[in-house]
Formats: sequence, structure tokens, C-alpha cells
Amino acid sequence: MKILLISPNTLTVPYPVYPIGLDYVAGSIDQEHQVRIADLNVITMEELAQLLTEFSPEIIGISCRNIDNTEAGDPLYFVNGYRDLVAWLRARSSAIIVCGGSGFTIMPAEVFSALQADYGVIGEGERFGQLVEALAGGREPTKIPGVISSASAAGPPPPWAGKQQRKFRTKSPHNRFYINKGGMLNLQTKRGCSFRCIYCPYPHIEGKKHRLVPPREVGAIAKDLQEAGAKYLFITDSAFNSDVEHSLAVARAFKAAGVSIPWGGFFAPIRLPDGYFTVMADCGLRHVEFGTESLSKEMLKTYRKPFRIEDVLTAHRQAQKAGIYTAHYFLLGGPGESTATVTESLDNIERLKRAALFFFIGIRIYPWTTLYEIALKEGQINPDTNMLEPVFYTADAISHDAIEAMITARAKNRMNWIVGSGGEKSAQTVSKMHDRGHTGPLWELIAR
Ligand code: B12
Ligand code: SF4
Repeated sequence: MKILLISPNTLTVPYPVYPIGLDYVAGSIDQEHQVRIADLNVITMEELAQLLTEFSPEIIGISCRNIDNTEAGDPLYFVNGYRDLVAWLRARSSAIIVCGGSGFTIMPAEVFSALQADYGVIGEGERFGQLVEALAGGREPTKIPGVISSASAAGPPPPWAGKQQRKFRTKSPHNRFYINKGGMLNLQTKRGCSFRCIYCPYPHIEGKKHRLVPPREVGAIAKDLQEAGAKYLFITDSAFNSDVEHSLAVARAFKAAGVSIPWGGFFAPIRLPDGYFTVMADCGLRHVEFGTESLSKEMLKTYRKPFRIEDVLTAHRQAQKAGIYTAHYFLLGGPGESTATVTESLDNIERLKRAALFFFIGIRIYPWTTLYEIALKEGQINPDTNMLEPVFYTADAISHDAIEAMITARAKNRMNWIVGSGGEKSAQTVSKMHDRGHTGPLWELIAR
């Protein structure tokens, strides 16, 4: 069969991201079928129309990564764009349309009904290969776990236990785009997160247990990406170090495989063995993005973060001592947030020297999370509330504006204190630097 996979994600904040999910979806499809990838960061709608005419796909897969930008103060919503794309495709093609991706997996019924697709694949994209075989053989694909053909509110299927195969085409035009714009290609070293932070949908998207890719295999993929021209690797794991031993083994595997380009990813600021970041730096780690969320003792407990204030400060110091650039993400405005807890966080944040600090105010409520249950109990939402168009948790004791005012007053125009992801302005700065040949997320330019 002829299959077209589309990445419609053209968001440039904080920078355009390589659609790695489609590499796995493409890798799940048997070689007897023809597969093309259309990345809308790279091709225009006119070119897409031409591709539809020339290639005549029988199945079109759409990757729905982002539902919204999770920023209460500057909200963007992307599902209407996906809906319009489906309508546009229907007017030009009779292909079967299938949607999937992390955004889809968070709220499959709602996204499915908005898009009016033919099928949806909840969870891991490897099941797309099975869906193709079912359609090719005239069988009903909805027997495959996670595949839906109506807006049913199904949960994710059991984690995929079969082979995961990333299909990466060295010379494809979409690699070139990301290589020329910041040089960043993506890499996954495991799936799942075993922590239980109250607001987080990651364990729902990727699974609650870690599924580790053997370090040697990760090293070999990293080397392939380097040979394809990558100048930087972003590790897309929910938290790269949530399995400390595996993260160390992966870092060492990079070195053993001859990976010499820098890399970075999300880390949890948990208590780490002595010398952890020295080993990481020696193996090429350049940026750590810590999911710190709060530096108030009470709020860390409420969020069920797997670390304490001291652990954060220690992890930060250790990373900096090893010469690694650090960023911290904060999520203020959760249950029990008050002037006192925000003040405590800000006081402790002052102790994080030379870091890029990103403040997200108001927490996006996702179904399947403890925060959803709390918001229900408090009457902020009811079981019929449409959670797709973003709904944010509001703290009783302090408003969004009051928190923002406290951050702005404290920041005193320091450019490393950024509310949200920095918006268009910071994305444009990053883009200009990328055009000048700088690589990676570039937090070091603001973290002085
Ligand atoms: C790493 C990451 C980032 C990094 C990306 C760095 C980089 N170089 O890529 C950074 C920090 C930059 C980032 C930024 C943002 N992110 Co982000 N990010 C992630 C994270 C942790 C992993 C994404 C990833 O690459 N996974 C690995 C790949 C292999 O998985 P995947 O894409 O999901 O694909 C799999 C399946 O979904 C499926 N699949 C994918 N496509 C398709 C298509 C079809 C047809 C099928 C059948 C299946 C399928 O198959 C794949 C293999 O199983 C996810 C959370 C998570 N754990 O998923 C959030 C996540 C995707 N991000 C999210 C958001 C909102 C954002 C931002 C908008 C935040 C902001 N305001 O800045 C920006 C947007 C950036 C952009 N330009 O799009 C949300 C999206 C949900 C939502 N509310 O919309 C998520 C889910 C986190 C969350 N809050 O819940 N992000
Ligand atoms: S450690 Fe990070 S990815 Fe894991 S549940 Fe907590 S916030 Fe989510």
C-alpha cells in the first residue's frame, strides 16, 4: 500500500522540533509498502497537494503531537488546525485517514471527534504497522489494541512489547531542515516514567514502567545521527535520569560509539551518585533541563515530586561544577499555592546561579491525572467539562496575575527569568542564532 505520514507541527516556540515519532511509525511498516513523510515545517501546502496527486496515498497518518502550548498566559490551540488539515486532505484524496501521537493519546475521544478521522491509534505508533496489515488484508483494524474508529474514551492499550524500529533516512529533506536550523536531531533512550507527579500525563502517554533501549543500540543510533550531520542530540525521554544506571550506561555508550557531538535532555533533580555529572559531561552532555517545578517544601510534597529542595540545589551545583549548562522549569499555581509558597520558591530560586529559569503559571489539567481528580473535587471542573481546549488549575489563595507580578518584580529584568517558554520573541532570537550556525537549545546565552 502507499502510505503518507504527515507532521503538521509548525510551532516554532521555543524552536521547531524534529518529528521523531514518525520515524518509529515509519519503522513499523512492512517493507513491501511504500512510505513517504511530509513535514509541514519543510514543505508547503502546494507541495503537499502535488505530493497527493503524484503519490496517491491509500493511507494517510497524521501526527498530533501538540494539542495546545500549555501556557495559561499566552494560550495557543492546535486541534482546529488538524481538523482543517483533515478536511483539506479529504477534498483532495480518498485515502483512509489515521491519527495518532502524544496529544492524541492524552484525549483520544475528543481529538478523534474533532478531526473526523477514520481511525486513531492510541499510544505507541508501532501499532500503525499492524493497522496497515489489517487494512491490506481486508480485516477490521479495531481488533488491534488501541485502535479506535469512533470517539470512544478508551485508555491506552498495554505497552507495546514488540520490536521498536526507528526508520531514519540519512538524506531526507526533513533531516536537512533541522540540521540547518540548530543542528538538533532527536533520540529516545527509553519509554515510560515510573514517578507519579500529580499533574503529569507522561506516564499515561509512555507507560508507567521503564522500557529501556539497550545502551549499545542507543549509541549506534546516536552515531548514525551524527554521521547524518546532526550537530546536537536532544534526548526526548520524559526524564533521562529516572533510571540512573541506564542513563550512565547510555552516556558511556555514546562515547564508546564515537559520538562527539554535544547532547542534552530533561533530567529530574533527584539525589544522584557522586561524580554523576562529571561522567555525563565527559560523555558529551552539554545542557540539562531540570523539571524542578517548585522550590517550596510544601508544594514539592503536594506535586509528589521525587526530590527535596536540597536535592535540587545539589544536582544544580554538581551539573554546573561539571561545566554543564542548566535550565529549570517551574510550575506555579498548583493546589495550595499561596503568596508564602511562591515567596519560598523565589527565595530558593535565587540560589540557582547561572541557570535559564522558565516559569509556567497555572497547570494544564489532563484527564487521567491526580490533578484532574482534585479539580473535580474542588468543583473547578465537572465530569462533562471539555478538557481539550486547555483548562488550567487555579489556586484558591493566589491568582495567576499575582504570581506573575511576584516573578516579574523579583526578576528585575534579568533575562534568564522567563515567563512561559519565552514566546515568539525568544523563539526569534533562538532562530537567528541557529541561522548563524549556533547549535542546540542555546540556554547558555541567557543564563549568565
Ligand atoms: C521532549 C519534549 C519536548 C522538547 C522537544 C525537544 C526536541 N528537540 O524535540 C521541548 C522541551 C523543546 C518541548 C517543547 C514543547 N512541548 Co513538549 N514534549 C516533549 C516530550 C517529553 C517527548 C516528546 C517526544 O519526542 N517523544 C518521543 C517520540 C518518539 O514520541 P512521540 O512523538 O509521542 O511518538 C510516539 C507516539 O506518540 C506515536 N505517534 C507519533 N506520531 C504518530 C502518528 C501516527 C499516525 C500514529 C499512528 C502514531 C504516532 O508513535 C511514536 C512512537 O511510539 C513530550 C511528553 C511525552 N513524554 O510524550 C512533551 C509534549 C509532547 N510536549 C508538549 C508541549 C505542549 C510542548 C510545547 C508546546 C511547550 C511550550 N509551550 O514550549 C513545546 C512545543 C515545541 C514544538 N515546536 O512543537 C505536550 C503536548 C500535549 C499538549 N498539551 O499539547 C507534551 C505531551 C507534554 C505535556 N505537557 O503533556 N517538548
Ligand atoms: S518525573 Fe517528570 S515525567 Fe515523570 S511523572 Fe514526574 S513530571 Fe512526569
